[in-house]
Amino acid sequence: MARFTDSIRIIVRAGKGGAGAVSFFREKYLPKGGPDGGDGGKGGDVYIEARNSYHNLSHFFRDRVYKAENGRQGMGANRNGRTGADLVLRVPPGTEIIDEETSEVLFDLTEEGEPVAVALGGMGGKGNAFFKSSTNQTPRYAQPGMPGEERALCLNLKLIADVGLVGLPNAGKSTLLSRLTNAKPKIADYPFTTLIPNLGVIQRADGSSIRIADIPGIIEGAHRGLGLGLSFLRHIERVRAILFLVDINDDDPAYALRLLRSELETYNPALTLRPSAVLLSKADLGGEGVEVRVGSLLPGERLMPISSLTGLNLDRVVELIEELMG
Ligand SMILES: Nc1nc2c(ncn2[C@@H]2O[C@H](COP(=O)(O)OP(=O)(O)OP(=O)(O)O)[C@@H](O)[C@H]2O)c(=O)[nH]1
Ligand SMILES: [Mg+2]
Repeated sequence: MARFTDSIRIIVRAGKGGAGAVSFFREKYLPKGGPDGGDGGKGGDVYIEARNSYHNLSHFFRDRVYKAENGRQGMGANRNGRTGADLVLRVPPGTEIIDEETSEVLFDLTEEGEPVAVALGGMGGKGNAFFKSSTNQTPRYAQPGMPGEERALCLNLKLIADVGLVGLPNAGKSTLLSRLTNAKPKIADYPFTTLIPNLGVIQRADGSSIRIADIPGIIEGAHRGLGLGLSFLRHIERVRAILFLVDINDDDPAYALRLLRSELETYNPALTLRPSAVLLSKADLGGEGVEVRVGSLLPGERLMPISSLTGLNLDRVVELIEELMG
């Protein structure tokens, strides 16, 4: 299985400033050369930038220190040390950068854009030439460079999707995603096929697109860590609409729906306020009168029977999504 990391701790360390130089100008016929020690270079900064070509955080190593280059030392003949090179780390859009010490969200990089600075390089030290004055013509000291900033960061990816598919294991979420979008998620006739979130995109005629997130199945007690837990729900935290998938042949669809909603609520109550509808999946397997039966069991719900096998109502699902997104 492809590695998919959506949360990781790293350390970023900016470069140390280079030391200033202590040096004196010397030439054969000039007995008294003046101080000519140059300044040290500034240490490099560490930046983070969101790039659409990245889809997860698997390219980072847990707890690794990511360092920008140190500034170089100053030299004689008033030559300043070179500035240390910056380090630019890349993350997918949707990555939150959290300062581990304060738990503060430093940045929320929701879209591709300018790099943000997460650790600033130390200033270079002044060389002894800088300290020359009328009272001290031959300063024999220079400043050391300043240390670069260092901090521990938690990178937290929350996929950017417009719609989230939520259902019990085996409800047919991934199959639906594969029918509606370009995504090719793993599909199988057993629960917990989906272990990592999948993102699919519907391209619309007007050039815009709808991003759909398919997440692992939720079971009762997921909030207590049962099944695959609920931490993957962060990937639908930002969706504008939710489609619940309930197997049309489920013995107790009302219970299934209540369970899904209550697990969402436990994770983040705001999720229950998002516009939503219920897709009754696998309608091709439903026997005579199944729609009427389910309809009576789920009064007041917005229901749509679908089949990813026969294609029943799949075009209407897209219309429904557009309507829910408003
Ligand atoms: N007959 C029929 N079978 C379906 C339909 N949709 C999905 N299935 C089957 O149901 C099984 C589960 O489908 P998945 O798409 O993997 O279900 P899921 O909800 O993503 O499951 P998890 O990832 O485990 O939560 C597979 O064997 C699918 O082929 C449908 O519309 N009709
Ligand atoms: Mg799945």
